[in-house]
Amino acid sequence: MLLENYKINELNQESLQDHQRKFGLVASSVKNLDEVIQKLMDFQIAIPSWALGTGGTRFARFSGGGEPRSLEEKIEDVGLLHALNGSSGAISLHIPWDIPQNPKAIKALAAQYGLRFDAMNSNTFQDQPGQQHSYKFGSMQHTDKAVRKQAVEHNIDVINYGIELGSDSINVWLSDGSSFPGQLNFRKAFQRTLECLQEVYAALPDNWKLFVEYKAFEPNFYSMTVGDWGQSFNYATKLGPKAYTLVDLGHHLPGANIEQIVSLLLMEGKLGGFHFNDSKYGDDDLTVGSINPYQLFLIFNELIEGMNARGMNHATDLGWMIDASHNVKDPLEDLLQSVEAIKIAYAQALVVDANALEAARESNDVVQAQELLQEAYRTDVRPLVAEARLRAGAALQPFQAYRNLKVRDQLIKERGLKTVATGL
Ligand SMILES: [Mn+2]
Repeated sequence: MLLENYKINELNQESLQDHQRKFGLVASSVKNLDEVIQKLMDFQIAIPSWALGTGGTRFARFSGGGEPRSLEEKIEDVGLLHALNGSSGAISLHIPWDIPQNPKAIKALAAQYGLRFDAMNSNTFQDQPGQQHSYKFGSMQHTDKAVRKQAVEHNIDVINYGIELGSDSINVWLSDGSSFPGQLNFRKAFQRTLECLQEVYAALPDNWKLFVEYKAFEPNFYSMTVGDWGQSFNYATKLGPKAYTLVDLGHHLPGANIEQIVSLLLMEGKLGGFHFNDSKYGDDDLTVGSINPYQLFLIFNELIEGMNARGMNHATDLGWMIDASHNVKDPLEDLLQSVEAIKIAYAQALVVDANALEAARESNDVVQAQELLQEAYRTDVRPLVAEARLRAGAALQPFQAYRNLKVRDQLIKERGLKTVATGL
């Protein structure tokens, strides 16, 4: 699939005029308009390689066809998304699913699409063909030192692949834990895991970060050895300054106050990155903003407050990634929706009157504080996001452009209906 075949930013005069009218309406109410648009243009969200194919549930997988068959085709797909929305300028790879046979060529291909390599992801949650030891009872927590050694070596391999591609971070998500009371000595599991992470940490280049991702449950249903932000924070603190907590929105118990977690991690300088998705019950794969967009806005409000307090660059100082799986939607359409939802929440948080909010808080004016937040949330910021896209040379309406161009039909023609299991 060649991007040149698509006239992505071809503008329909009527849509453009409609956009200009709507943009004019919201623009007059936004302070520092150009700064807000620039921030929106700079904000890039990494697409995970495993979200480009059709995912499945525990019960079945229904392929939509045209899925990427190789790392090269995954990069092409992200390149197309980035051309459409101007905000998907990075890809997050997973080893061993995305082992680059020729890293130089892969790096060059990504650069051609304006993409960089975000965090590398290791995998010790499943056994690979030819692997010597099984992860059935965990990896870094395992009672057998040989299993733990294998897990450490795999993570170091992942770092080495990342170095070749120009990545600068590794995300470690462990499925380790226990499914039944009595199965595991929690203290030993923690200590073994920490020792393994210390070995991985020691292999990090100076400019690299290590993210410790937590998850409340699944695949283990009694305990997870990195089960919540407190445990992740504990590992990250003991590891050292290059280790951070990664927050995956779907990895909390229902009702968790994620925005408060984000605020405290930022305060401690230990928030490293994000996996965006949405969740209603216990899932972690739904389209960003599809269930609870207000929560997403509140999270961004804390992110901006905390990052500004620490003088951080919104676009570059944290890792922004999507982590989702699509079993009934076209993955590329879903990813366009997810990136749009993230940009909208970010834009809403950028238009919060932060000084007035802080004044309301300091004077305990609860009603005014809530009004200020909801005023921003209820502002239709979509024209601001669209304007940022236009200025970046991307499509005014990415989703409509994707459908008008009949991209999926084209991909099916090129790649066939063959199903490719690329991830979770
Ligand atoms: Mn995740």
